[in-house]
Amino acid sequence: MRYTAAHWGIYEVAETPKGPRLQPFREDPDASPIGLHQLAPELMALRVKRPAIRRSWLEGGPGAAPELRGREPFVEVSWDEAARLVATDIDRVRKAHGNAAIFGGSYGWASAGRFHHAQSQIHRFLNCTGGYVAHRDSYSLGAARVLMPHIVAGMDTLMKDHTCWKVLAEHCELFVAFGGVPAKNAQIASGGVGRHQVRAGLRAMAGNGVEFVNVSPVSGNLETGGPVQWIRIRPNGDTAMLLALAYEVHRAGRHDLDFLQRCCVGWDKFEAYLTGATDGIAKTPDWAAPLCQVAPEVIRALATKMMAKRTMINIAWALQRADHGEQPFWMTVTLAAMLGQIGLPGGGFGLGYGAENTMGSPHARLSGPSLPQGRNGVSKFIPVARIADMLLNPGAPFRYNGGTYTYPDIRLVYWAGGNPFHHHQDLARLDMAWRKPETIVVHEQFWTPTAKRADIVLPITTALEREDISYATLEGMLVASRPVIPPVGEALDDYEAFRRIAAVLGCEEAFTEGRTGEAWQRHLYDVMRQSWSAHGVELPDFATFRDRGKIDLAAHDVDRVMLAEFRADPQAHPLPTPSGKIEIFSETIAGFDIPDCPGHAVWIEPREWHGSAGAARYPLHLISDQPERRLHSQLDPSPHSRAGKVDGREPLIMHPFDAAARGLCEGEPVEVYNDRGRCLAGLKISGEVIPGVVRLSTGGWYDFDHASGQERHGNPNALTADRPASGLSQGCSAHSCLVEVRRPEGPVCAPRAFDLPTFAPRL
Ligand SMILES: Nc1nc2c(c(=O)[nH]1)N[C@H]1C(S)=C(S)[C@@H](COP(=O)(O)OP(=O)(O)OC[C@H]3O[C@@H](n4cnc5c(=O)[nH]c(N)nc54)[C@H](O)[C@@H]3O)O[C@H]1N2
Ligand SMILES: Nc1nc2c(c(=O)[nH]1)N[C@H]1C(S)=C(S)[C@@H](COP(=O)(O)OP(=O)(O)OC[C@H]3O[C@@H](n4cnc5c(=O)[nH]c(N)nc54)[C@H](O)[C@@H]3O)O[C@H]1N2
Ligand SMILES: [Mo]
Repeated sequence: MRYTAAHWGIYEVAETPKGPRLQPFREDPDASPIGLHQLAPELMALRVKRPAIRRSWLEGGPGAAPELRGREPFVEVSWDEAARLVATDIDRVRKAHGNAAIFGGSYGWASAGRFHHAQSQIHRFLNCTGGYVAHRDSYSLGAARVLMPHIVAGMDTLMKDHTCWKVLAEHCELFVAFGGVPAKNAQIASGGVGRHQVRAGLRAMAGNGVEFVNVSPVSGNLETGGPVQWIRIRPNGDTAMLLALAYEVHRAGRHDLDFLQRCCVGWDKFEAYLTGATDGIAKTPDWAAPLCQVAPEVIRALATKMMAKRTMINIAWALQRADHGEQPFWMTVTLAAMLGQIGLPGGGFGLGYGAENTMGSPHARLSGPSLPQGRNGVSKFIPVARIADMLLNPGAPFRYNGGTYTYPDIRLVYWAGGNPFHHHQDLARLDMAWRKPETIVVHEQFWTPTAKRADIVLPITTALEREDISYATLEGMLVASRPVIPPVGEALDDYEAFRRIAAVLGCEEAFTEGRTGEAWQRHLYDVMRQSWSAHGVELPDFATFRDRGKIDLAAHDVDRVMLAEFRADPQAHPLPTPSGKIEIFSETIAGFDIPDCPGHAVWIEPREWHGSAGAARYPLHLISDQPERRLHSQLDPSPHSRAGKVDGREPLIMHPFDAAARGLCEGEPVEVYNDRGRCLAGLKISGEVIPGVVRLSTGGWYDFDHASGQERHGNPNALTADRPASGLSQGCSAHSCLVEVRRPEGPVCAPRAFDLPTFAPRL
């Protein structure tokens, strides 16, 4: 059997008289439909087929007419010429300004597959040229990645330690989910899903009588096949509710002092805050109710249940992608510590069950192969979501994780494997910042909004055109991903593109170490084979692996319980925190003296939410969650993604009360707006969101119309704020955003997101 693997799963390749066809992987009980359409003509039509240079850049050189990025024709050139232009410009910039003038942070998910991992490729390449400005952390977990190592352990460690579904089904009695456990999100896993397990995991729990509570402004994100209590919470109010639950546990004297003393530090300082001894405000349910809009008696009843049952508290990643996003995560850990069930089967906390397929997996923690990236000669970096700040404010200081740093002065931006004009907030601001660099190089498969805004676009193959080793830790399946179709147009893989540019720069040998792509895969496989053997997992040789197509690691599954060893003996198994224990109060963070992130979990009002002054003009809280029908912006032009649109625009979900108050009807085009931007969407009216909340998922290709100043396709990042979650993390805070919705005035423009750019002949 031949397979091709993607973040959304494994697909079988069937040969038909009409050519190859993708089918669901038959061993996957819940295969995702997202990937079935990867060969669709609608996608092929949008491929970048030849190297292309923006006309002014080609004619006027680096820095020519940057305001025309995204608005003028491209000129197609040969690969030789394109490689020479890229190499010459890297050389110009590094000689004139140093390598710290090159931004290679290049965030993004690119394709699954370990060798053709675009981030590893670009970082290895740029390191061979002398280095680049890198990024830290992710959009996914900006606040949590910085916070968690101070208080429990790094996110990568914790994600791999989640209690598995089987143990939850056997031991958990009450599962309280802040932000649900969205099965739509569990369609994917970074690196590639083996078998989808979240829906079955939840069903097995429900079958065993586990009680579910979903604390969320939306209802559709926790499907168990059984009853779910839905507690309608005001977005961004979760920390207040968590504090009130903690208050009730404390008031009842049911906080586990033995656990708090044996396994945690700083309980007394937090206790003084909880009771109001430090600030005069007791964090009672009556205090919390106006903030989170959950009735005091509902909070009290939930607290009573939590004290009586084996309770798992789960928090969705979205909650930390918000203003002061550290706080709900810290408070979840604090409340779970008070209940004293951390490290017991079925109890404690979960950080994002459902955010990806991975959490709750029983599979082995073995790491997969990875391309060595070499040494970066540049030490400057940015927290990933500060890209527009960096471009707009060279030399300005910023704070991050207790340190103070300065933004570099970027002349060249090099992107491979990401779509900043999908992922960043306040895209109009990014568009302004995007004028600053003299040169922008993008490796892309498709004419995405970012590719359209580049100076040099190099055409890259998709996973369907490549051989690769596919594997994600905890997914339990090692896959030989095989080519399904020949390369489209003149597309090359990132490795070959970088090799050609390295050859012009005189660093080809350093980049390739004399290996072809295939030789690298063989080499990486052999290194992995040796390392797994040391862990008792024997792999066949590379040729046999490729022949078999996949290797199932299910025989190495374990019944994992998060932090069980630590709980049993915190001295013998200390955490990697300064105290070796869970830090309910962190001396380190307190010592940073950051006003918006003190030494323990606190309630700090978000700058933009229902409770703020801006709500008078913009009364609707916008939730820009992850899209059900694609991975971010990937495959948005596919028939599966298009089928979810309303007249070619992204659906905006609104409560019937809010629609009636505005006289809006199902299916009509609406304008969503605030002071940052305006975008069109197609209205869907549904009680699945609470009044005062609208939901517009991410990933509709950004389609800004310069003539009307309007985004035409429904991309929520036309509206979100580019504001750091806190001075600790500088994380993305997309989920703190207010908008208003109205019927557009005058004729509405048709979306043009899927138009190709224009091309001009060479003069
Ligand atoms: N408002 C709002 N914004 C958000 C979020 C939110 O919740 N709300 N979520 C954020 C989160 S969590 C994330 S992770 C980001 C995601 O942001 P991104 O990861 O940037 O989004 P993708 O659409 O996955 O972009 C990947 C790009 O890589 C290209 N690509 C795929 N394979 C290859 C390859 O092999 N080589 C090359 N050169 N290119 C390739 C694809 O065509 C695609 O354009 O978005 C963030 N943005
Ligand atoms: N199909 C699909 N799956 C994906 C992705 C994708 O693009 N498509 N992206 C993947 C990536 S990169 C990531 S990082 C993860 C992200 O995983 P998450 O961050 O968990 O995903 P979201 O869908 O943004 O939000 C999860 C839920 O939180 C709710 N929520 C939002 N704000 C609040 C709030 O203030 N309070 C409460 N209580 N709930 C709130 C939302 O309504 C939503 O149902 O998803 C991954 N899975
Ligand atoms: Mo993410």
